[in-house]
Amino acid sequence: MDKVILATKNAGKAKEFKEIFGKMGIEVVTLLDFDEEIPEIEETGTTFEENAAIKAETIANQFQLPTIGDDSGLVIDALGGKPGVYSARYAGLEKNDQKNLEKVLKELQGVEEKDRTARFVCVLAFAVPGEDTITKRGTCEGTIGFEPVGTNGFGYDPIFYPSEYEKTLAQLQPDEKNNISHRRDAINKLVEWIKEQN
Ligand code: ITT
Repeated sequence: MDKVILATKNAGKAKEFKEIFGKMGIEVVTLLDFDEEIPEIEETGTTFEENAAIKAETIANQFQLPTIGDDSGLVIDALGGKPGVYSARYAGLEKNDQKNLEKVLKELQGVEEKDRTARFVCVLAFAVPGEDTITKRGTCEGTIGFEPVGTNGFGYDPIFYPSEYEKTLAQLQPDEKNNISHRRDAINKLVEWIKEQN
């Protein structure tokens, strides 16, 4: 595998995939790199696995090429697992990162530090035309802060303190986040699986 399509229009994800796969010598092409407009893929599933497979299979069928789909999100224990699969649109259809994290902070008002445990989940689906799709799940454990801190990364990074650091993911350098992230964990598992097939 020296080149792969990633079925995402999320610029934050695209950057991280290019960084991580780039170091493995694998070129990544995302839906943001195509000249033609790719229709919005409807995420009708109720699990990360289902939605990742929908994304990967839609694009694999369209281009007849092996494709990876990423469905990811933040799972907060005190909110019963929310925002979960609804992370991108938590505060509305416009997918606004700032509004999303403000909604989470508001819902966690009054919840003390020890009860603010959470994890990022990333499920990657690998779809190859004519073959069964497989999925791999990666996680990153941590806690939710009380206010946004840091400007790196994307999404909920400014309010997420990974267990390994006393900083938010948005305060880490790209390489530091990529070493411990849910996306990295899932990519490692997928690459391991692909190697086992050869
Ligand atoms: P695509 O479907 O085009 O890939 P999307 O943003 O709609 O883009 P998801 O449905 O998988 O993708 O939603 C993922 C959301 O979860 C994302 O918008 C962020 O709000 C959050 N998220 C996922 N990974 C994250 C990360 O590494 N850091 C911060 N937030 C993240």
